[in-house]
Amino acid sequence: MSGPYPAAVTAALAAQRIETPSWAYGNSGTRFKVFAQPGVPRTPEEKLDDAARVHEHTGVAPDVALHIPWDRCDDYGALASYARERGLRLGTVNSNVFQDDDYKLGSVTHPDAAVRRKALDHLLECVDIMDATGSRDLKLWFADGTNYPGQDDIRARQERLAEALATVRDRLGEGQRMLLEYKLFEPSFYTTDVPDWGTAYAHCLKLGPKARVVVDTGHHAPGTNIEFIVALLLREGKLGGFDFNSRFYADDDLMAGAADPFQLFRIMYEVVRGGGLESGAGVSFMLDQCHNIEPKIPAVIRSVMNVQEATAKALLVDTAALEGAQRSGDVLGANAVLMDAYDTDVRPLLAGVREACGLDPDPVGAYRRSGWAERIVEERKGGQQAGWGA
Ligand code: PSV
Ligand code: MN
Ligand code: MN
Repeated sequence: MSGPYPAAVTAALAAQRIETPSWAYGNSGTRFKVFAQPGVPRTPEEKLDDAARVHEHTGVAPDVALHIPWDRCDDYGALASYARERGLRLGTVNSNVFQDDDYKLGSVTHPDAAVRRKALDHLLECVDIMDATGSRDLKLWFADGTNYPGQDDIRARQERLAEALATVRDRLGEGQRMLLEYKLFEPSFYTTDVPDWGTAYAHCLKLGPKARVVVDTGHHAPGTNIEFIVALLLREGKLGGFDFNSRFYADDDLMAGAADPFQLFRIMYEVVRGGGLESGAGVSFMLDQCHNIEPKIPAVIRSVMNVQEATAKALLVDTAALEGAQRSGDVLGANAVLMDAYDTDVRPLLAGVREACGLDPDPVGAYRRSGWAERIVEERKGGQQAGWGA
Protein backbone atom coordinates (compact mmCIF):
# COMPACT_ATOMS: atom_id res chain seq x y z
CA MET A 1 0.00 0.00 0.00
CA SER A 2 1.49 3.35 -0.92
CA GLY A 3 0.47 7.00 -0.86
CA PRO A 4 -1.15 9.37 -1.42
CA TYR A 5 -3.12 8.48 1.68
CA PRO A 6 -6.72 9.48 2.43
CA ALA A 7 -7.08 12.86 4.13
CA ALA A 8 -9.08 11.15 6.90
CA VAL A 9 -6.02 9.05 7.76
CA THR A 10 -3.63 11.98 7.99
CA ALA A 11 -6.22 13.98 9.95
CA ALA A 12 -6.72 11.14 12.45
CA LEU A 13 -2.96 10.80 12.92
CA ALA A 14 -2.52 14.52 13.46
CA ALA A 15 -5.39 14.52 15.97
CA GLN A 16 -4.32 11.52 18.07
CA ARG A 17 -2.93 12.36 21.51
CA ILE A 18 -0.56 10.14 23.49
CA GLU A 19 -0.14 10.82 27.19
CA THR A 20 3.30 10.34 28.71
CA PRO A 21 3.94 9.29 32.33
CA SER A 22 5.92 11.60 34.60
CA TRP A 23 7.65 8.57 36.09
CA ALA A 24 9.16 7.58 32.73
CA TYR A 25 11.41 10.65 32.96
CA GLY A 26 12.71 9.84 36.43
CA ASN A 27 15.03 7.05 37.45
CA SER A 28 13.23 3.75 37.38
CA GLY A 29 14.10 0.17 36.88
CA THR A 30 13.52 -3.29 38.16
CA ARG A 31 13.29 -4.57 41.68
CA PHE A 32 16.93 -5.64 41.34
CA LYS A 33 18.60 -2.43 40.31
CA VAL A 34 17.85 1.08 39.20
CA PHE A 35 20.68 2.43 37.05
CA ALA A 36 20.75 6.14 37.82
CA GLN A 37 21.25 8.35 34.78
CA PRO A 38 22.88 11.79 34.83
CA GLY A 39 20.59 14.73 34.11
CA VAL A 40 17.44 13.00 35.30
CA PRO A 41 14.78 15.35 36.78
CA ARG A 42 14.84 16.21 40.46
CA THR A 43 11.39 17.75 40.69
CA PRO A 44 7.94 17.42 39.07
CA GLU A 45 8.72 20.64 37.20
CA GLU A 46 11.86 19.17 35.66
CA LYS A 47 9.86 16.10 34.61
CA LEU A 48 7.50 18.50 32.82
CA ASP A 49 10.47 20.21 31.17
CA ASP A 50 11.46 16.83 29.72
CA ALA A 51 7.89 15.98 28.73
CA ALA A 52 7.77 19.30 26.87
CA ARG A 53 10.69 18.11 24.73
CA VAL A 54 8.74 14.99 23.78
CA HIS A 55 5.75 17.11 22.81
CA GLU A 56 7.92 19.63 20.96
CA HIS A 57 9.36 16.94 18.70
CA THR A 58 6.28 14.73 18.24
CA GLY A 59 3.47 17.29 18.42
CA VAL A 60 1.09 14.70 19.86
CA ALA A 61 2.09 14.39 23.52
CA PRO A 62 0.79 17.43 25.43
CA ASP A 63 -0.64 15.43 28.35
CA VAL A 64 1.47 14.25 31.26
CA ALA A 65 0.19 11.76 33.81
CA LEU A 66 1.08 12.29 37.45
CA HIS A 67 1.70 9.64 40.10
CA ILE A 68 0.95 10.64 43.68
CA PRO A 69 3.04 10.73 45.89
CA TRP A 70 5.90 10.49 43.37
CA ASP A 71 4.88 13.93 42.06
CA ARG A 72 3.75 15.38 45.37
CA CYS A 73 3.99 19.16 45.50
CA ASP A 74 2.62 22.05 47.56
CA ASP A 75 0.55 23.70 44.86
CA TYR A 76 -0.95 21.60 42.09
CA GLY A 77 -2.63 24.62 40.53
CA ALA A 78 0.81 26.18 40.14
CA LEU A 79 2.14 22.93 38.67
CA ALA A 80 -0.72 22.99 36.15
CA SER A 81 0.22 26.58 35.21
CA TYR A 82 3.86 25.52 34.86
CA ALA A 83 2.69 22.79 32.47
CA ARG A 84 0.47 25.18 30.50
CA GLU A 85 3.33 27.64 30.04
CA ARG A 86 5.22 24.81 28.31
CA GLY A 87 2.34 23.81 26.06
CA LEU A 88 1.43 20.85 28.27
CA ARG A 89 -1.56 19.76 30.36
CA LEU A 90 -1.53 17.72 33.52
CA GLY A 91 -3.32 14.51 32.66
CA THR A 92 -4.37 11.40 34.48
CA VAL A 93 -3.75 11.28 38.21
CA ASN A 94 -2.41 7.88 39.23
CA SER A 95 -3.05 6.90 42.81
CA ASN A 96 -0.50 4.96 44.79
CA VAL A 97 -1.68 2.73 47.61
CA PHE A 98 1.09 0.19 47.28
CA GLN A 99 4.19 1.66 48.83
CA ASP A 100 3.48 2.15 52.52
CA ASP A 101 4.31 -0.54 55.07
CA ASP A 102 0.67 -0.30 56.17
CA TYR A 103 -0.34 -1.89 52.86
CA LYS A 104 1.44 -5.19 53.43
CA LEU A 105 -1.89 -7.06 53.47
CA GLY A 106 -3.69 -4.75 51.07
CA SER A 107 -5.03 -1.22 50.82
CA VAL A 108 -8.77 -0.80 50.17
CA THR A 109 -9.23 -4.55 50.66
CA HIS A 110 -7.12 -4.76 53.83
CA PRO A 111 -8.81 -6.69 56.67
CA ASP A 112 -8.21 -3.72 59.04
CA ALA A 113 -10.72 -0.89 58.61
CA ALA A 114 -8.13 1.72 59.67
CA VAL A 115 -5.82 0.79 56.79
CA ARG A 116 -8.75 0.78 54.40
CA ARG A 117 -9.65 4.29 55.56
CA LYS A 118 -6.08 5.50 55.02
CA ALA A 119 -6.08 4.10 51.47
CA LEU A 120 -9.48 5.60 50.72
CA ASP A 121 -8.35 8.98 52.04
CA HIS A 122 -5.46 8.86 49.58
CA LEU A 123 -7.80 8.11 46.69
CA LEU A 124 -10.04 11.01 47.72
CA GLU A 125 -6.98 13.26 48.00
CA CYS A 126 -6.17 12.32 44.41
CA VAL A 127 -9.59 13.63 43.36
CA ASP A 128 -8.80 16.89 45.21
CA ILE A 129 -5.60 17.05 43.16
CA MET A 130 -7.61 16.48 39.97
CA ASP A 131 -9.79 19.43 40.92
CA ALA A 132 -6.66 21.59 41.23
CA THR A 133 -4.96 20.34 38.05
CA GLY A 134 -8.08 20.14 35.92
CA SER A 135 -7.42 16.46 35.22
CA ARG A 136 -10.26 14.33 33.92
CA ASP A 137 -9.15 10.88 35.01
CA LEU A 138 -8.18 9.09 38.19
CA LYS A 139 -6.34 5.85 37.48
CA LEU A 140 -6.65 3.16 40.10
CA TRP A 141 -4.35 0.21 40.33
CA PHE A 142 -4.35 -1.92 43.45
CA ALA A 143 -1.50 -4.22 44.41
CA ASP A 144 -4.00 -5.85 46.77
CA GLY A 145 -4.16 -9.61 46.96
CA THR A 146 -2.91 -12.57 48.94
CA ASN A 147 0.03 -14.93 48.74
CA TYR A 148 -1.41 -18.02 50.40
CA PRO A 149 -4.68 -19.93 50.22
CA GLY A 150 -6.75 -19.08 53.28
CA GLN A 151 -4.81 -15.90 54.00
CA ASP A 152 -7.95 -13.77 53.64
CA ASP A 153 -11.51 -14.12 52.44
CA ILE A 154 -11.73 -13.61 48.67
CA ARG A 155 -15.39 -12.55 48.76
CA ALA A 156 -14.96 -10.14 51.68
CA ARG A 157 -12.10 -8.47 49.85
CA GLN A 158 -14.37 -7.92 46.82
CA GLU A 159 -16.95 -6.32 49.14
CA ARG A 160 -14.36 -3.97 50.61
CA LEU A 161 -13.11 -3.08 47.14
CA ALA A 162 -16.63 -2.33 45.90
CA GLU A 163 -17.30 -0.11 48.90
CA ALA A 164 -14.16 1.95 48.40
CA LEU A 165 -14.75 2.31 44.65
CA ALA A 166 -18.33 3.49 45.23
CA THR A 167 -17.09 6.13 47.70
CA VAL A 168 -14.59 7.40 45.14
CA ARG A 169 -17.25 7.41 42.43
CA ASP A 170 -19.50 9.53 44.64
CA ARG A 171 -16.69 12.04 45.17
CA LEU A 172 -15.98 12.53 41.44
CA GLY A 173 -17.07 15.85 40.00
CA GLU A 174 -18.78 16.66 36.74
CA GLY A 175 -16.73 15.34 33.81
CA GLN A 176 -14.34 13.37 36.01
CA ARG A 177 -13.85 9.64 35.58
CA MET A 178 -12.25 6.71 37.36
CA LEU A 179 -10.24 4.19 35.37
CA LEU A 180 -9.79 0.80 36.98
CA GLU A 181 -6.65 -1.05 36.00
CA TYR A 182 -6.25 -4.81 36.33
CA LYS A 183 -3.13 -6.93 36.57
CA LEU A 184 -2.86 -10.68 36.61
CA PHE A 185 -0.33 -10.99 39.42
CA GLU A 186 2.51 -9.22 41.21
CA PRO A 187 3.14 -8.27 43.90
CA SER A 188 0.51 -10.77 45.03
CA PHE A 189 1.05 -14.31 43.83
CA TYR A 190 -1.98 -16.33 44.93
CA THR A 191 -4.95 -14.01 44.50
CA THR A 192 -5.08 -10.51 43.14
CA ASP A 193 -8.22 -8.52 43.89
CA VAL A 194 -8.45 -6.98 40.41
CA PRO A 195 -6.64 -9.60 38.31
CA ASP A 196 -8.39 -9.34 34.96
CA TRP A 197 -10.66 -7.32 32.69
CA GLY A 198 -13.72 -9.27 33.78
CA THR A 199 -13.31 -8.29 37.43
CA ALA A 200 -12.60 -4.68 36.48
CA TYR A 201 -15.57 -4.64 34.11
CA ALA A 202 -17.94 -6.10 36.72
CA HIS A 203 -16.99 -3.37 39.20
CA CYS A 204 -17.16 -0.62 36.56
CA LEU A 205 -20.56 -1.80 35.40
CA LYS A 206 -21.95 -1.46 38.93
CA LEU A 207 -20.24 1.89 39.40
CA GLY A 208 -21.94 3.38 36.36
CA PRO A 209 -20.91 5.75 33.57
CA LYS A 210 -18.06 7.46 35.43
CA ALA A 211 -16.10 4.20 35.72
CA ARG A 212 -14.20 2.54 32.91
CA VAL A 213 -11.55 -0.15 32.53
CA VAL A 214 -7.95 0.63 31.61
CA VAL A 215 -5.93 -1.95 29.71
CA ASP A 216 -2.25 -2.09 30.60
CA THR A 217 -0.73 -4.16 27.81
CA GLY A 218 1.78 -5.76 30.20
CA HIS A 219 -0.78 -7.09 32.65
CA HIS A 220 -2.00 -10.31 31.06
CA ALA A 221 -1.05 -13.95 30.98
CA PRO A 222 1.22 -14.82 28.06
CA GLY A 223 -0.80 -15.53 24.94
CA THR A 224 -3.84 -13.50 26.03
CA ASN A 225 -5.69 -12.01 23.08
CA ILE A 226 -5.63 -8.39 24.23
CA GLU A 227 -7.32 -7.05 21.11
CA PHE A 228 -10.35 -9.20 21.86
CA ILE A 229 -10.61 -7.58 25.30
CA VAL A 230 -10.28 -4.17 23.65
CA ALA A 231 -13.02 -4.95 21.10
CA LEU A 232 -15.36 -6.15 23.82
CA LEU A 233 -14.77 -3.25 26.23
CA LEU A 234 -15.17 -0.70 23.43
CA ARG A 235 -18.41 -2.33 22.33
CA GLU A 236 -19.69 -2.03 25.89
CA GLY A 237 -18.60 1.60 26.18
CA LYS A 238 -16.28 0.68 29.02
CA LEU A 239 -12.81 1.14 27.54
CA GLY A 240 -11.28 4.10 29.36
CA GLY A 241 -7.81 3.85 27.94
CA PHE A 242 -4.49 2.11 27.73
CA ASP A 243 -1.29 1.90 29.65
CA PHE A 244 0.95 1.01 26.71
CA ASN A 245 4.24 -0.79 27.23
CA SER A 246 5.91 -3.93 25.93
CA ARG A 247 6.61 -7.19 27.63
CA PHE A 248 8.48 -10.33 26.79
CA TYR A 249 7.72 -12.15 30.05
CA ALA A 250 5.60 -10.37 32.65
CA ASP A 251 5.12 -6.69 33.54
CA ASP A 252 8.38 -5.71 31.84
CA ASP A 253 7.40 -2.05 31.21
CA LEU A 254 9.58 -1.81 28.10
CA MET A 255 8.99 0.70 25.31
CA ALA A 256 5.56 0.37 23.68
CA GLY A 257 5.73 -1.46 20.38
CA ALA A 258 9.23 -2.79 21.03
CA ALA A 259 8.45 -6.41 21.84
CA ASP A 260 5.47 -7.07 19.62
CA PRO A 261 4.56 -4.35 17.13
CA PHE A 262 2.11 -6.72 15.45
CA GLN A 263 0.13 -7.02 18.69
CA LEU A 264 0.07 -3.23 19.01
CA PHE A 265 -1.25 -3.02 15.44
CA ARG A 266 -3.96 -5.60 16.18
CA ILE A 267 -4.98 -3.63 19.27
CA MET A 268 -5.07 -0.37 17.35
CA TYR A 269 -7.06 -1.98 14.57
CA GLU A 270 -9.77 -2.89 17.12
CA VAL A 271 -9.63 0.64 18.49
CA VAL A 272 -10.17 2.09 15.03
CA ARG A 273 -12.83 -0.52 14.18
CA GLY A 274 -14.74 0.28 17.38
CA GLY A 275 -14.59 4.06 16.94
CA GLY A 276 -12.13 4.47 19.82
CA LEU A 277 -10.05 7.01 17.94
CA GLU A 278 -12.94 9.36 17.41
CA SER A 279 -13.17 12.48 19.53
CA GLY A 280 -15.71 11.87 22.24
CA ALA A 281 -14.91 8.16 22.49
CA GLY A 282 -13.11 8.85 25.75
CA VAL A 283 -10.25 6.43 25.13
CA SER A 284 -6.90 7.62 26.50
CA PHE A 285 -3.66 6.46 24.95
CA MET A 286 -1.18 6.52 27.79
CA LEU A 287 2.30 5.12 28.18
CA ASP A 288 3.28 3.34 31.39
CA GLN A 289 6.87 2.30 31.15
CA CYS A 290 10.27 2.48 32.80
CA HIS A 291 13.54 3.16 31.07
CA ASN A 292 16.23 1.47 33.09
CA ILE A 293 19.11 1.15 30.65
CA GLU A 294 18.14 3.43 27.75
CA PRO A 295 18.11 7.25 27.74
CA LYS A 296 14.65 8.26 28.86
CA ILE A 297 13.48 11.15 26.69
CA PRO A 298 14.33 9.55 23.32
CA ALA A 299 12.83 6.29 24.62
CA VAL A 300 9.55 8.07 25.30
CA ILE A 301 9.72 9.70 21.84
CA ARG A 302 10.36 6.29 20.27
CA SER A 303 7.36 4.83 22.14
CA VAL A 304 5.08 7.65 21.00
CA MET A 305 6.22 7.03 17.42
CA ASN A 306 5.61 3.29 17.77
CA VAL A 307 2.03 3.92 18.90
CA GLN A 308 1.59 6.31 15.97
CA GLU A 309 2.95 3.74 13.50
CA ALA A 310 0.58 1.05 14.79
CA THR A 311 -2.29 3.55 14.55
CA ALA A 312 -1.34 4.55 11.00
CA LYS A 313 -1.27 0.91 9.89
CA ALA A 314 -4.63 0.28 11.56
CA LEU A 315 -6.10 3.28 9.75
CA LEU A 316 -4.82 1.95 6.42
CA VAL A 317 -6.77 -1.32 6.60
CA ASP A 318 -8.95 -1.50 3.49
CA THR A 319 -12.20 -2.03 5.36
CA ALA A 320 -14.34 -2.51 2.23
CA ALA A 321 -12.01 -5.25 0.96
CA LEU A 322 -11.84 -6.78 4.43
CA GLU A 323 -15.62 -6.87 4.84
CA GLY A 324 -15.99 -8.33 1.36
CA ALA A 325 -13.52 -11.10 2.10
CA GLN A 326 -15.12 -11.76 5.49
CA ARG A 327 -18.63 -11.94 4.02
CA SER A 328 -17.61 -14.37 1.34
CA GLY A 329 -15.72 -16.55 3.80
CA ASP A 330 -12.40 -15.83 2.12
CA VAL A 331 -10.19 -16.62 5.09
CA LEU A 332 -6.86 -16.08 3.36
CA GLY A 333 -8.10 -13.00 1.53
CA ALA A 334 -9.30 -11.37 4.72
CA ASN A 335 -6.05 -12.12 6.47
CA ALA A 336 -4.12 -10.74 3.49
CA VAL A 337 -6.02 -7.43 3.67
CA LEU A 338 -5.03 -7.01 7.29
CA MET A 339 -1.41 -8.01 6.62
CA ASP A 340 -1.18 -5.60 3.68
CA ALA A 341 -1.89 -2.75 6.05
CA TYR A 342 0.52 -4.09 8.67
CA ASP A 343 3.27 -4.55 6.09
CA THR A 344 2.98 -0.96 4.88
CA ASP A 345 5.96 1.25 5.68
CA VAL A 346 4.10 4.13 7.32
CA ARG A 347 7.20 6.10 8.25
CA PRO A 348 6.97 8.37 5.16
CA LEU A 349 3.27 8.93 5.91
CA LEU A 350 4.01 9.97 9.49
CA ALA A 351 6.97 12.10 8.39
CA GLY A 352 4.57 13.92 6.08
CA VAL A 353 2.03 14.40 8.88
CA ARG A 354 4.77 15.91 11.06
CA GLU A 355 6.00 18.22 8.31
CA ALA A 356 2.45 19.38 7.66
CA CYS A 357 2.32 20.31 11.38
CA GLY A 358 5.58 22.24 11.08
CA LEU A 359 7.64 19.57 12.82
CA ASP A 360 10.89 17.87 11.97
CA PRO A 361 10.00 14.57 10.24
CA ASP A 362 12.55 12.76 12.44
CA PRO A 363 11.65 13.39 16.12
CA VAL A 364 14.48 11.31 17.65
CA GLY A 365 17.06 12.96 15.39
CA ALA A 366 15.64 16.40 16.14
CA TYR A 367 15.86 15.69 19.87
CA ARG A 368 19.47 14.52 19.55
CA ARG A 369 20.40 17.64 17.59
CA SER A 370 18.63 19.92 20.08
CA GLY A 371 21.38 19.57 22.68
CA TRP A 372 18.81 19.06 25.49
CA ALA A 373 20.43 15.81 26.65
CA GLU A 374 23.80 17.50 27.18
CA ARG A 375 22.16 20.56 28.74
CA ILE A 376 20.33 18.65 31.48
CA VAL A 377 23.44 16.69 32.40
CA GLU A 378 25.22 20.00 32.82
CA GLU A 379 22.43 21.88 34.61
CA ARG A 380 20.87 19.25 36.87
CA LYS A 381 23.68 18.77 39.27
CA GLY A 382 23.06 18.42 42.97
CA GLY A 383 19.76 17.65 44.60
CA GLN A 384 18.06 14.32 44.71
CA GLN A 385 17.09 12.76 41.41
CA ALA A 386 13.42 11.93 41.22
CA GLY A 387 12.84 8.26 41.02
CA TRP A 388 10.21 5.66 40.57
CA GLY A 389 9.05 4.93 44.05
CA ALA A 390 10.70 8.04 45.47
C1 PSV B 1 1.27 -1.46 38.07
O1 PSV B 1 2.13 -2.46 37.60
C2 PSV B 1 1.25 -0.29 37.11
O2 PSV B 1 1.04 -0.73 35.80
C3 PSV B 1 0.22 0.73 37.52
O3 PSV B 1 -0.28 1.45 36.42
C4 PSV B 1 1.04 1.64 38.37
O4 PSV B 1 0.46 2.88 38.61
C5 PSV B 1 2.29 1.73 37.55
O5 PSV B 1 2.48 0.39 37.10
C6 PSV B 1 3.51 2.21 38.22
O6 PSV B 1 4.58 2.20 37.31
MN1 MN C 1 -0.07 0.47 34.40
MN1 MN D 1 2.32 -2.42 35.33
